[in-house]
Amino acid sequence: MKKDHLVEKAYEIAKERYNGVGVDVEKALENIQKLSISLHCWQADDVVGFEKLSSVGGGGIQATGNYPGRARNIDELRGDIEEVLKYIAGNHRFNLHAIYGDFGDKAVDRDEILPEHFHSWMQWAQEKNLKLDFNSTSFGHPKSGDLTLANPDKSIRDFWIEHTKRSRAVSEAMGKFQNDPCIMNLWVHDGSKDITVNRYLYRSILEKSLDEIFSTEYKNMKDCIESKLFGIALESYTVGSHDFYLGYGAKKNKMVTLDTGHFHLSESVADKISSLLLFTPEIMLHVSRPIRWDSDHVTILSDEIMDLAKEIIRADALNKVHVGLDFFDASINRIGAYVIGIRATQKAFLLAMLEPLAKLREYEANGQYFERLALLEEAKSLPWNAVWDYFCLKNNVAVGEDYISQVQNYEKEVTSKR
Ligand code: RNT
Ligand code: ZN
Repeated sequence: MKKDHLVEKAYEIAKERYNGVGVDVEKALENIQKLSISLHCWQADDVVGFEKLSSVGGGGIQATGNYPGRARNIDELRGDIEEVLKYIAGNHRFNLHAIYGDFGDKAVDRDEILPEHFHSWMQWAQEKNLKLDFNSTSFGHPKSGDLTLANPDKSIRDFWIEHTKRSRAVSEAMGKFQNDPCIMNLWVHDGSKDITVNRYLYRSILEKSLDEIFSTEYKNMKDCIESKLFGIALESYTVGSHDFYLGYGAKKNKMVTLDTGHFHLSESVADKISSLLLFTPEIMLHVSRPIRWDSDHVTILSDEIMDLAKEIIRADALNKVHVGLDFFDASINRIGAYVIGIRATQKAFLLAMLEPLAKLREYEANGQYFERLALLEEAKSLPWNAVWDYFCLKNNVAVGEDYISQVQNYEKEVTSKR
């Protein structure tokens, strides 16, 4: 039997099976089709970017591995993303960092970036039916040091305030161009390697810098602020901790970014969703996979990600949650890394959409806790995979592991020649 036919047959059976527990599979398929994921640009080139500045340096972030084939310029990066999109169903977004501007041969410093440096990205995204998101870039610059927006040195702080303000202006131009709000993420690595006796001071400086940055109101962009547990070489203290941004977001009505790799390994990010929804305007997600440290391993279909997706669907909050990815593993085929991570995220949401929620809630309301737990257990092995395969088939993208050989082929023809 041909594979397509098998997939269709399995889907029909799965549909009936789900029907038996009150799940509308067609509705789930409609919803997963609409889920737009913001693909981060930085997995393709190990977060290097395309600046032509003569002095490079400054830490703040680190990709590990040296697998061949890193995208070295804009054309290669675009080509790689176009390849990735061949394996992914649905319409998605693309998330740029300020260092990925189209600067030509010019040395454009961070406090000089303009919307025009991103025009070619806007054109390209429009052609590819992608909407753009954006990030200011505080790391990898001679002025990055340990402190940027929280730096007591006014000249350094002002440099980064100017950069971040300009990044918001770029985001506004992108949002206007694409007629859809561009979401700008603000993450700074600011922290301290060793014990600091000035925790309060740096946080109060960061608050003031943010106030200044956000004093301009825009219509076509939305801000989000991202915390982190710790950074490499900044292990003892992070200025922008979760408490800091949660407090800031709740007080100043800003969206908080939850990067699933930025918490203690036993901390549930899924559990944060319902609280954030009550006290902050919307939520931005950076779906990632932590291993020991915030290592930015490729997202997989882990319990944590499945729980996260379930919490969003259970709260009926897809319209308030923006799903973005964030990982940068330089030790494996980078195109394959994207495909695995995006498809895993889609699977997690599809699974959540297929949960027999009405029945589960009925049990809960009746105090039938054995029945609730039993159905939760059984739901794990309902034939969701048949629905996933059908979703891929219907969208003309590789079914199951078929993409492995296709990615290998792109490697042979393109990335291995770099
Ligand atoms: C770093 C943050 C941040 C970055 C990107 C490149 O720990 O997760 O989101 O990954 O800005
Ligand atoms: Zn992140």
